[in-house]
Order: sequence, then C-alpha cells, then structure tokens
Amino acid sequence: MRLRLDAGDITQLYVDAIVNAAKKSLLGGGGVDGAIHRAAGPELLEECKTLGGCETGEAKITKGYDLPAKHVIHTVGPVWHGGDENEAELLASCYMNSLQLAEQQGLRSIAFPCISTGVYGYPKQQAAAIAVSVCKMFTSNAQSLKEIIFSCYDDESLAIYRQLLTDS
Ligand code: AR6
Repeated sequence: MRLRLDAGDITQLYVDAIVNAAKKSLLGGGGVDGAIHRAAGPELLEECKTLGGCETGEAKITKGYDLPAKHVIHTVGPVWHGGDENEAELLASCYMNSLQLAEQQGLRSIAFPCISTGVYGYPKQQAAAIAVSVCKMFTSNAQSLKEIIFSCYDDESLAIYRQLLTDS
C-alpha cells in the first residue's frame, strides 16, 4: 500500500475512485465539487439525484462517467465552527467511510481532495493531520486498496502534506 501526493487537478487522475467534497444534497456546488461535475458530465448529476443526499461524515458511490476515474465517492465534510462541534470526528469519518466503501467495491486506488478546507473553512494543517492519520491507520487493514493519493490543489496544502508524509 502506497500513500502519495499529487499537485494537480483531481479530475485528471486515472484511478478507481476520486472522492468528492460534496454538500448534503449531492446536487453539485462550487470548488472541487463543481470541477468534478463539469468534468464528469450531466449523467453524474442524474445519478446523484437518485441517492437521496448524504449526511455529514458519510459517503456514497457513483460511476465516474466522462472522468478518467471509474467512480466518484461523494462525502460531505463538516463545516468548521471553531472545533467544538465534533468537526474532527466527522472529518475522520469522511475518510474512513470513503476508504471502507472503496474496499467493499474492491477498488485498488483512491484519490482524496483536502475535504472541508475550502468553502467549509477547516484549518488546513489540522485537516491534513486527520487525513493522513486515518489513511495510515487504514493501510494495515487494506485488502484491495493499493494506493491512496492526496490531491493537493494549492501550494499550502502540498507543503503541509509533504511535511506530514515525510515526518511519519
Ligand atoms: N482538484 C483538487 N482539489 C481541488 C480542486 C480540484 N479540481 N478544486 C478545488 N480543490 P472545497 P469544502 C481543493 O471548497 O471545503 C462545494 O460548493 C480546494 O483547494 O471544494 O469541503 C460543495 O458543494 C480545497 O483545498 O470543499 C460544498 O457545498 C479543497 O479542494 C462545499 O463546497 C476543498 O475545497 C464543500 O466545501
């Protein structure tokens, strides 16, 4: 099992699944969600409409349509309210539930964006520490998954993840 960084656009990755930092309705939005829907094409929204939304911390899977990725795992990160509203547990659940879904489907590779660190305002360093620690913990139980990619779209996130992966 390999953990690695990618500095580009998550929608360009040839992996079994990319993870979408979605909103509860799963009906599209801005940021990485908007980019994924644009690149996947309108059929993604049609499938999302059948899913009945998604609770914060949970995850649902669809096909990838026009994306190079075969699937999209949609998860809803917590909105940052200062840290006393269960944000850390909910963010950890996003990663854990996405990984479990990927394993259930027998997927070999998955790419995560920096969930909640854009519009939802989660501090990047704290969010990255959770992402890396959940994914590392998961590596010992992984069966089908061989590669986890952290998609770091901005330089600050890239530097934070690079440090975390080097230190651990
Ligand atoms: N590839 C990889 N990462 C990206 C890309 C991309 N193409 N575009 C942006 N990012 P955000 P959130 C990074 O705001 O904070 C949406 O409207 C971005 O730099 O997309 O979880 C949803 O519908 C940042 O580090 O997600 C929800 O309403 C990270 O993706 C809400 O935003 C997450 O930023 C979710 O907010």
